[in-house]
Amino acid sequence: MKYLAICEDDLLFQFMRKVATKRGEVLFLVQKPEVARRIRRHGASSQWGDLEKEETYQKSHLEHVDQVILFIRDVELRARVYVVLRSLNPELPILSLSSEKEITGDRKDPFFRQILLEDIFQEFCAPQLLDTFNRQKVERIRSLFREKDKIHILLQHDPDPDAIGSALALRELLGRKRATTPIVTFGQVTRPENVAMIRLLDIQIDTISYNDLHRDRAQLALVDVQPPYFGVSLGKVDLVVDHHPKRIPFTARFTDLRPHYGATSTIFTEYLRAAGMEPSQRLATALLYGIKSDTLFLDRASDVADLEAFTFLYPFASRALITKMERPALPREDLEALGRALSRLQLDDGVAVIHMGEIKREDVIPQMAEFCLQIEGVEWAVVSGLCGDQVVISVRNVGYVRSAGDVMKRLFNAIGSAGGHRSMAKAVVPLERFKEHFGEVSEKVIREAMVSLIRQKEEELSERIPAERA
Ligand SMILES: [Mn+2]
Repeated sequence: MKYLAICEDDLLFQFMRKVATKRGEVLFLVQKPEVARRIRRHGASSQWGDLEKEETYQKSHLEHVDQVILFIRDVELRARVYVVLRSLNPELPILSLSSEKEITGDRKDPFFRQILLEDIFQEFCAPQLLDTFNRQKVERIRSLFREKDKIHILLQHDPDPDAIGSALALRELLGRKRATTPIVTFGQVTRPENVAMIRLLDIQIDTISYNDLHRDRAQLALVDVQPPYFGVSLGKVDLVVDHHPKRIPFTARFTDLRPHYGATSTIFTEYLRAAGMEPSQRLATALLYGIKSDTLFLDRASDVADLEAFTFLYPFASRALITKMERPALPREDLEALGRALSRLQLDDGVAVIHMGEIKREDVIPQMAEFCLQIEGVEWAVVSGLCGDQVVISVRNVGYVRSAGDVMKRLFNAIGSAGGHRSMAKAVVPLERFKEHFGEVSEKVIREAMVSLIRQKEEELSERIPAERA
């Protein structure tokens, strides 16, 4: 390829010197002899002459040129040069770099392209600017914690992939290990996909009690959540990095909130990049999954930053692992138990009850409840199983009366722990207490208890708003 770069001075040459030698032969055509000499001194070829005269282009052998790059800031001069070039060759490809939006020359000219300088800046310089900004954040974060400190990375009550990925990244940025920097929560990971994530990526999340939060003088870092979320004073908070807006004021030694981002994992990906760190497959997979699930695959409330972080992580991450997390595999024995249970499933009044007996993994239960909800006619799916010496019951609910959480609390709160919201709920009851209360653990017992309460709920509702029901 032979390029002719037409410019007023050597600025374009400064930008192109590397590209020029890599992509092909470039002849720089400028107006002044001293500029031409300067370019030549740096090892490139150049000519000078009056850019508006045809003979200048004859000297440059325009007939051998494949493409012209035009970088003339004087709008009128640029327009005149365009006219001269077109009169010499109507089909010569011309690329013009300009700072104005108005098009030079003929709008319909198919061999003419114009690129805005600000677009070039946006594409190539803006990431660099952001990088230096992030680099400064990374240095500040690292300066917060001394070598001997223990750090608790605290997440929300039911940690999600975005929080988990961010916590891993923070630990990595600080160059720390699990023992000195545990990831903690007051609750636990419950959603099947998230349980699969921590199992597949071998991530440990410890349940911590409020009193142990600063035990051993542990420092406190919050990711993907802010102190007011917890509703209690957390004591001294060292770090908060989050993408939710700040609704209630709080104080922390270091805060980085970016509400326009779709995920906290995006912020941490930028930190890693700025620190020049290449993420391991495990970390990249966690962060990618975090961004993917918080933005519903870059759809919900996502920013161009999320897309860029996603693109950066993609080659490092394992797609196979992400697929496994999204569709957690079920242990074979548990599937067999489900098969047996399904074969005797009775569907009375839209309530499907399945007791799976002893199961290997607790997360199978909510997955089964989700699954049963897909059976035609099912409005309530109740799945229970024995996990060690505990009875675990999971409820999913669609349809008119939606009170899964309420029903479960009424039935099981007195003998175990129960909670949830309108469409999904869970109860965990010690086996002994369950037996004391209900006699045995069986589909029949659970069905009877649930159905009568559900009926009661329906009646309450129809008394309250009979008109709407009719
Ligand atoms: Mn998040």
